[in-house]
Amino acid sequence: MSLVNYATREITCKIVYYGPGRSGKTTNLHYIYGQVPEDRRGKMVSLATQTDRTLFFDFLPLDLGSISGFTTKFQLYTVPGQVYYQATRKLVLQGADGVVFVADSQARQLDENIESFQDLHANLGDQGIDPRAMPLVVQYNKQDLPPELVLPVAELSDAINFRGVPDFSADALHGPGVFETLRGISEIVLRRLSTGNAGGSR
Ligand SMILES: Nc1nc2c(ncn2[C@@H]2O[C@H](COP(=O)(O)OP(=O)(O)O)[C@@H](O)[C@H]2O)c(=O)[nH]1
Ligand SMILES: [Mg+2]
Repeated sequence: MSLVNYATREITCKIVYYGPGRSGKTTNLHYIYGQVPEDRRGKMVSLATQTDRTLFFDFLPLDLGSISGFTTKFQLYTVPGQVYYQATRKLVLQGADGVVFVADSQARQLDENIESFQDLHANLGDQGIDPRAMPLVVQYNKQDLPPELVLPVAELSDAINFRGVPDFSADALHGPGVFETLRGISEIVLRRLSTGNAGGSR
């Protein structure tokens, strides 16, 4: 839920990168972190479990500058995709203003993508949120891998993006598509804010 502070003229929006394990959510945030000037970003925080390299979640604060006279800040989060981290996913999803669904374009990951996309909608529903009202974009990541391994975007779109939301092809490892995706979700979230449909304010 976006926080609008009229006294300090600040808006803070929460964007959650959602998707199956190892689809490239953390890689998106790393790329963004590496490209954004230092004075526009805070520290990237990653919380890792002790036993493996899987991250509980990542957090990256971004300063988008002034929009309509308000200092606009975005907080980017990732969820852990693995099935057993359901509780963490629900927690991170709480209060989201927008979601980027990061799909793994590899053909063998198709079922995991679909399962995670359904998991997202179920978790939003559990939180009393109409999933169709949540700003959402889809990213087909790892499109740099050899064509025999990845599905074409049109096919992925047919299988995953049943809502027909804006979708983007990406290679988060090298950058193409990363900022297009972020811009895509930012536009929807900010448009929603300006039409007064956003969650809460204070
Ligand atoms: N080839 C390729 N590898 C990627 C891409 N994005 C992520 N990866 C790799 O996929 C693995 C999982 O990425 P990570 O960001 O940790 O996934 P997460 O679990 O969704 O956070 C890592 O080895 C990444 O380097 C991509 O666009 N192309
Ligand atoms: Mg991760």
